[in-house]
Amino acid sequence: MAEPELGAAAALLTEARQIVDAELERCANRLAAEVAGPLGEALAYALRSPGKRVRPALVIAAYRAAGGRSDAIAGIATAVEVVHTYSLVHDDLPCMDNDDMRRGRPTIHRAFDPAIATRVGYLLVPVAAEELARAAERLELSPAATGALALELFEAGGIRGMVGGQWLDLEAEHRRLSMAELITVHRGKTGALIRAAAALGGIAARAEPAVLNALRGYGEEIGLAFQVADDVLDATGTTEELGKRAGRDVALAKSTYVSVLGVDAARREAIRHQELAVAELADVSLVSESLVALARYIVMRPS
Ligand code: GRG
Repeated sequence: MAEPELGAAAALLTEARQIVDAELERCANRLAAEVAGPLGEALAYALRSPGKRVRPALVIAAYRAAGGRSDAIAGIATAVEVVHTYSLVHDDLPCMDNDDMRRGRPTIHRAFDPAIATRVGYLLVPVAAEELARAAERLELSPAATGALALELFEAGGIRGMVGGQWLDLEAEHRRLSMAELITVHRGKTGALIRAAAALGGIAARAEPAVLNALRGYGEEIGLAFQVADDVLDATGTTEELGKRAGRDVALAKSTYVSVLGVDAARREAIRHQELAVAELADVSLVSESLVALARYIVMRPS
């Protein structure tokens, strides 16, 4: 992490972690009190899991880049992290990727059981919606802007985004995908939520349409860069470094950027998307060291 941009990204991720983890802790305590027994404990366990908080950092950086200044952006960043968290819970289930380790800890169905993990996944969907609605109120957004926030997040989390991408990904196991098919899978499965994170920051800051489109374009490119880097890490990292089992793509016979392009060309592809992302910002003269730093971090990250 010698590059100055990576230092700036690390500082932003630390800030995002502090801000969002406090909100997640509040949610975890509320749910553990409201939902009796192991299900309440599992909900709290899921919300307390230590991720990198890349998506919250993107929300916050995009919000500030578009001129936003309120602390209430924390609630929007939390809503995105909750969507990401429940997607990981379901992704790890035995009927999906069947993973036993995530974020350095046993997955929810391992720590509890698959029925509880399934419930945790869908019970967190309305938690994300509540967080978003409360934050929109605190940000004093208009009904139209609040609707736009909800549409951006839940469209990205739905069949036209994450759920649709996951579905295609599962269908594609044991089949060799073309580059075009691979991009379609990952634009939905991973890219849509990352794109939404950048756009949500813009909507919350009442960005003008050109700036909002640039943030979406930036998010689209780093969303793809994120997945290319993820494929490279799965092929080259260790289980200890990643906090999740390495080498799962080969074990599940998945087509990835690495299986289609090889490691070196995949790394170059990630950098190409990083550069396209930064160019989207430059096109509308949007100056944000944080967004540039996060784009760099996404391709250079160690886990
Ligand atoms: C429960 C309604 C509902 C939907 C779930 C399972 C599913 C639908 C979608 C899977 C989406 C998914 C898990 C995509 C992978 C994205 C990815 C590369 C995750 C890793 O993100 P990091 O590295 O993880 O940011 P941390 O742990 O740091 O947050």
